[in-house]
Amino acid sequence: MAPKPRVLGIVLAGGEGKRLWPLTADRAKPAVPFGGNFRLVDFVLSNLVNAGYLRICVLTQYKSHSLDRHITTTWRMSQMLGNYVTPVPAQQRLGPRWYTGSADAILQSLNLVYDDDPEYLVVFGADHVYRMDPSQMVADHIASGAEATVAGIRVPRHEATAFGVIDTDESGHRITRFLEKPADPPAVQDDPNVSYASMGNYVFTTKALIEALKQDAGDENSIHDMGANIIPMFVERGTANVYDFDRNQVPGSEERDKGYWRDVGTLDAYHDAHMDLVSVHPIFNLYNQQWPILSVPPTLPPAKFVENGMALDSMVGPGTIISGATVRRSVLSENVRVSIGASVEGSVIMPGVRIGRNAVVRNAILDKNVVVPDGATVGINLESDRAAYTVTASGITVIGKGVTVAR
Ligand code: ADQ
Repeated sequence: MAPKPRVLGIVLAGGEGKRLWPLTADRAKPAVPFGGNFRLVDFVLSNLVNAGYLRICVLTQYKSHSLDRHITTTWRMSQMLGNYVTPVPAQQRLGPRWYTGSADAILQSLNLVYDDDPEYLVVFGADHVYRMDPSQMVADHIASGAEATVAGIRVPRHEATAFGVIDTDESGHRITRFLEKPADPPAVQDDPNVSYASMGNYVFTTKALIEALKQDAGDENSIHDMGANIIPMFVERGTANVYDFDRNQVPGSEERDKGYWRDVGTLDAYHDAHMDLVSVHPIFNLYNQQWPILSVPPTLPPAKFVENGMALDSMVGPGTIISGATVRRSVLSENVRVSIGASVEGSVIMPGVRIGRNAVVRNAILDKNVVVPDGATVGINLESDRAAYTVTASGITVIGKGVTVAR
């Protein structure tokens, strides 16, 4: 058997996530809580670790404290085996500047690449909810002889304006055109309503990426972005391939969640992805233990339901008490209280939230420690919600960390 290739994981986690405001008011987007007891970054890290890639640098920047803390506490690896998941803030090794873009983030962190000396770099984004075995993509990269491989997924063409869009040659493997967030995305050959989008996940042959990053650093017109600058450089050279996400097989995946990938870049997408979790036959199955999404649960007692309190089609975190209240189609994190007569529906409730007696919460996202006083409502009168909070295009009311709702 051939020896396992030496691979270093690089997770791009420096994005600001402006469109997730107010959830990113106080934290980086990859640190935004998701699914009751995860943070967004846990999905990519679980995918890498499940594939056996146990040396990972997470490049952080924007409001990185809670992300750094989460990685260093939750993702501590065995030093003895030389494994690590390490957050890497901008260190200004190349001058007094932050990371100017995702390519500059890797350029400024090359010392870690030199130290590790991997043959291949797996460079993945940190903002997506999905299951993927990256080792299958690495095997594809090695077999094809490409210098850069981009993971591709078919998306509705009208959504493709938010992504890098891929055009291939007839073989369907070699990338002939890569358009970063095009206004008029090209469609795939067999369907005018579908485009082939980049998932923002790449595999590179190390030497080739280092050369490309250095060449890009000297280009005054570059914004030093992986999608806008580096991938097109490999496409021009004719050494960029696409890896079709549809071909990825994850142990324990079922037909319905096979190929599930969500860019939770907007509040509506974030809310929708939670509703995917609580449907009776979940479209994304968090309970697949053959490819677990990893996290360290808090040391709290199990959730408790008293005084006819109930939660239906919902997920409820530890330490949460539902007392004489009804919760439907919702995800409740740890340490939440829902009091007598209250009703919660279609909502995402983060740790420490307090929902008072007879309060009503509908189609809402309540960030950590929000207080909904007795009798108050959220998501009922969208006009008044809009005046005080964020209300999304599809009518989801979002309330930022620690806010006490007016009665
Ligand atoms: P976007 O997500 O819009 O598109 P970007 O904002 O660069 O691109 O984010 C990509 C990843 O890099 C995210 O995980 C983000 O946190 C991180 N990142 C952004 N700026 C960074 C910085 N300065 N330092 C470190 N990390 C940083 C990208 C691709 C598209 C692709 C979509 C898929 O450019 O081609 O289609 O991802 O969602």
